[in-house]
Amino acid sequence: MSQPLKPATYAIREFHQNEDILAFHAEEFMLTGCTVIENLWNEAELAEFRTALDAIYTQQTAEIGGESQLAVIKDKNIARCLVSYDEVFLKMATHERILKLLTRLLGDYFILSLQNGIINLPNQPNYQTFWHRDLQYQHFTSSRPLAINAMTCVDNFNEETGGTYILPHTHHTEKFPSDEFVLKHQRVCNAQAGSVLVFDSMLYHRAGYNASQQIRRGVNTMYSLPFIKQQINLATATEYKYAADKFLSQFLGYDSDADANVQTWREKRIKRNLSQNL
Ligand SMILES: O=C(O)CCC(=O)C(=O)O
Repeated sequence: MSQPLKPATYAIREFHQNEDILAFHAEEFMLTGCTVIENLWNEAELAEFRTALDAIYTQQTAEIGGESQLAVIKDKNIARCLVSYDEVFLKMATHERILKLLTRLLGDYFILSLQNGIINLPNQPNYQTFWHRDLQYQHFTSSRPLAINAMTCVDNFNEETGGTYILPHTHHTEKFPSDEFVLKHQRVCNAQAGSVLVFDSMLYHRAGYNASQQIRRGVNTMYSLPFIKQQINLATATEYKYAADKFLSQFLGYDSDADANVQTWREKRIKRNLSQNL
């Protein structure tokens, strides 16, 4: 990795050094709660994401009986569980660089927790523009991340279209900070389409207000340690179609769902033990 200008220091003996750019992203994530990976997707791939996302939203709106139904639960302009509708979103969720960073931060057993498409329409705030954590209603802190979000900027996130706002370090605080702190320390993450904002799911964040004339789409993919329940059961949503693939079946949570009864629990472990001892 090319060395940045060395900051002048005084009376310091120990320095953290990164062996590569991925290590820098991991360092930045651990210290602030957020890091941005730029240019992960090209224009052709982004065009594919846009078309697929819009089609899924149209399909899901029809499935539930129209937008008025979505309005009842304040779920307008959000498309859910994208991986089970179109494989381009599985490709998005399993980008090699993202998985490598997640392995550094979460270890080698994590699952896909949710994947939502956020369709941020011009001049129409929704509940995503309110501060929240993605592990909702939780007020404890953890020394290591429990879950991580990768927000793919499908369109440009900028001052006009509304970047994602974060409150740095707040994954390490229990309560939502004071109004004064929020106003002073909120930071907007603007990024070009194709970039990915990676942040701790406990970090307070919100969508920016879209004051432009264009739709601003993002896909929020959340990964978690396997003991955290998925928003939608991805084993049943994908009808176990990836069961033969060792990585995908673990990644989609086929192996981490609660077992139906004692016998199934034991049989699964016996089978696993026998295959490991072969
Ligand atoms: O669209 C954004 O910038 C943020 C979306 C968000 O807060 C979420 O999906 O949880």
